Amino acid sequence: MTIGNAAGLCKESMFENLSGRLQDVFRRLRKHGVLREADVDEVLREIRLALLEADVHYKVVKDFLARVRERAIGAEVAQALSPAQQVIKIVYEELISTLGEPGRLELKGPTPYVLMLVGLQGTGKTTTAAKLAHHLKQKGRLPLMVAADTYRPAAVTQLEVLGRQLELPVYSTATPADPVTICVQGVHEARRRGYDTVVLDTAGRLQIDEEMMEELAAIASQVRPVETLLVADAMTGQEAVHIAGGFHQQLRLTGLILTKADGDARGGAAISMRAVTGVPIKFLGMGEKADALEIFHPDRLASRILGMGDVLTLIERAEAAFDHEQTRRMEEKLRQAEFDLQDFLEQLQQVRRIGSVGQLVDMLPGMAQSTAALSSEEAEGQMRRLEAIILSMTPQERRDPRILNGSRKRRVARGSGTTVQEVNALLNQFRQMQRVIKQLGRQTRVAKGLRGLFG
Ligand SMILES: Nc1nc2c(ncn2[C@@H]2O[C@H](COP(=O)(O)OP(=O)(O)OP(=O)(O)O)[C@@H](O)[C@H]2O)c(=O)[nH]1
Ligand SMILES: [Mg+2]
Repeated sequence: MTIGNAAGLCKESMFENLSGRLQDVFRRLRKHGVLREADVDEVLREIRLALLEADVHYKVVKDFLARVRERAIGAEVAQALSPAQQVIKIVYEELISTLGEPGRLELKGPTPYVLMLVGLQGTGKTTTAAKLAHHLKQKGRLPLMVAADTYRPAAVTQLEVLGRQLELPVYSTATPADPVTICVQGVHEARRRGYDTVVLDTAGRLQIDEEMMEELAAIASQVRPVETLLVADAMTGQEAVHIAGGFHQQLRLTGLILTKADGDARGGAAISMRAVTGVPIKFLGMGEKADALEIFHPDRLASRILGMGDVLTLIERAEAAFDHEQTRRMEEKLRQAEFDLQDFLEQLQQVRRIGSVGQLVDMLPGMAQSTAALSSEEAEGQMRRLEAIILSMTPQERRDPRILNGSRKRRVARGSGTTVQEVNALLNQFRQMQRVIKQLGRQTRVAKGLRGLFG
């Protein structure tokens, strides 16, 4: 779920360069009809460079490429995809698995749920506390923010100002108290006044130090947070990954919030963090405003990084439509030349489900040439008419089109809003297709069979 319209920003900033590089690689890849091992290796070399330049941790790059290579060379052959698309798909899937799971807060057990934000100085804890509380409120929760930074003079005021702007309650103490006490009292207050979620804004330090860690650990042991979230600055790149490791060791983090993802960081931190620390990224901070918090979606981020959202959706849809079992059954029928108009109709509908014919042309090996002459609207219009004609036939007519005499054809034409000539043309095409299928014999593939459609 995207909050506000922050989503679009990411592409223009954090992953811009990486995205551009990868798209170049894939563009060149598309020219290959067949992929040999050497081609794959060349592609992987370029992806490696692009990732390292984006400041992705070298070990993450290494593991990532090893997984991609193994799958690409092992070539799980997906019928609906071209070789280039197969590589893109593998890279996409492995990128998702590197990025981890979708960000989700674990809110379970007795209320109030305590969310503790920790992190170094200036990473965005206070801002994020407000964003998070705002997010929770939009989700119908009753959040209470607790100002537990007693070190920086203006820290409490900063949170209070944010609270007023967003109409969110803030708990703070009038008399000076230590952070542990403030947090304990804050949670107590929440329980008393019926707030179901508490967001703790803690103090930051310049670096990880013993004292800070002990204090945070003491807070955690008293208030038992359901989430201990590290707020890390994406702009600090590898350093953020390193810091996350340090915090995790001491506090057992449950999640990461990567802020300033709208800045010109190179994206390496976002890609490496989960893999290096094992801690999932839960949110991305995409700006200074209260609504600039985005729930982390590895799949969306991966497609943004690859800069090819459309291609990827298409790949998914093609695969879903070309259900393996169905394809196998259809192949069997084709081989035995039992392919009737009902099967023909199902094929048409499968094709329609994938999307426009224009897009489909790229997807099915062999179909590109035959439809090149048709614009995608023309091709789609033609498909729709063919479908309407078959839908106007009785099941018996679909099984055995030879029974279609003059009056039946007139009825079908009327029913489908076409003409008898068009019905005849379809029947001719279908007969040709059956002949082709017989000739193709054992090697017949559904995709080839479909080619007859446009022949
Ligand atoms: N562009 C951008 N700026 C952010 C983001 N998150 C926080 N900031 C800015 O970063 C600066 C520091 O934010 P704070 O929330 O005060 O950071 P903090 O971690 O609470 O700082 P200390 O309490 O001093 O440790 C502020 O100017 C914020 O507006 C973000 O996602 N994007
Ligand atoms: Mg702060």
